[in-house]
Amino acid sequence: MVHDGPEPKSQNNQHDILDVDVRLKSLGWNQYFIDQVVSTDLRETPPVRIMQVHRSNLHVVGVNVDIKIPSLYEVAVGDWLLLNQGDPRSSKILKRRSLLKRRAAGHDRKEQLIAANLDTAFIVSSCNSDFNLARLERYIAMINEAEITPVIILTKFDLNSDLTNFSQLASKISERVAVINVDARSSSAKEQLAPWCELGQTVAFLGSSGVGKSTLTNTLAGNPLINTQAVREADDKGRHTTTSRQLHIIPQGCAVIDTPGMRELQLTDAATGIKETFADLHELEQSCRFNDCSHDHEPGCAIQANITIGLIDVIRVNRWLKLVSEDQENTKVLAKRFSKENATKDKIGSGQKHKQK
Ligand SMILES: Nc1nc2c(ncn2[C@@H]2O[C@H](COP(=O)(O)OP(=O)(O)O)[C@@H](O)[C@H]2O)c(=O)[nH]1
Ligand SMILES: [Mg+2]
Ligand SMILES: [Zn+2]
Repeated sequence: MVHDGPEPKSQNNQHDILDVDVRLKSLGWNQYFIDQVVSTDLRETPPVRIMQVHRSNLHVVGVNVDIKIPSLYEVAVGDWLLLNQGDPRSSKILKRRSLLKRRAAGHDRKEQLIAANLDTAFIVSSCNSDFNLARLERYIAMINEAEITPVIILTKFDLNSDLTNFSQLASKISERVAVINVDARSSSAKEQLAPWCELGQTVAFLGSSGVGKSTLTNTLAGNPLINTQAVREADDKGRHTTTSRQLHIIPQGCAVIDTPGMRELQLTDAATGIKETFADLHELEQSCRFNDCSHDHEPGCAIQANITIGLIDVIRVNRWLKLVSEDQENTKVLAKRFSKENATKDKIGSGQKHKQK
């Protein structure tokens, strides 16, 4: 065969660009991040995503990049960085589309970052003694606050004959939250989750340990990526097989974050999320006579009036009020600590200025 000249190069280049596009997209790269960079950035400092946060380093992956770099301050799994290859510590963290955080367990009230840039958060609960409406509502409020789509997944319904009951209870939490029932081990679970797991999407599994989060991640991946372990029969509790949050890219090009079980879930700065989760009650309280009605003893309280005539459930109202006051309390404590820390920083700052003189 005789060649008339060099092969048309543009086609090849186009292929490369397409390929790079698809590979980046399957890591979760989208217009929101593209808008934050200029094309020269992309060549000099390629975008990489944080797959796992270790104590002293970060595992980051991009197109033709799969490395560990030294830790950066205040980053979470799912964050996008513009990787400074010469000096990874000065890599730029791109602005987040969403950030899921909670008040850390224990006495330390510090905020803990759970995951960044999620589109959907699957709240996993099994149809056994793990099922807890108040906890589901907490998760939903936290997820709504972060402007992430919450979806409830009920697992182990294959072990339970009374599924309808669990499913109905979960469906009543909010009409805006989808509820799906799965056998996490079966490949049909993959089809059921498919609408939220398209190319370019980022999803996470949240919930107590032993409910099937790692099993679902494996089912989506189509092969066992992660260890899972049977729960203790006596109390249906899991054994914390998964010890850190990790992002996996599954074949259909969706980023999936498996998380370890959370023992305690406290809300902070979640007022909007709580309002959305209890939208009907929030709307109703607009009709209370007093703006700051505590819905307890005040005259003209619309919430109390509706409880009396049986239109709303007093137990649900109490769960709502508990979340509202817990959120206010935690938000106040964090704000106080934050201003104290800033005051200390200011002092240090002015001290240094003095020294420089
Ligand atoms: N029968 C049944 N077992 C399940 C289901 N989902 C998870 N399991 C089992 O429950 C145990 C704990 O699952 P795992 O994925 O490790 O839970 P995780 O702690 O939430 O990650 C494993 O033995 C799974 O095989 C389910 O839908 N049906
Ligand atoms: Mg697990
Ligand atoms: Zn009221």
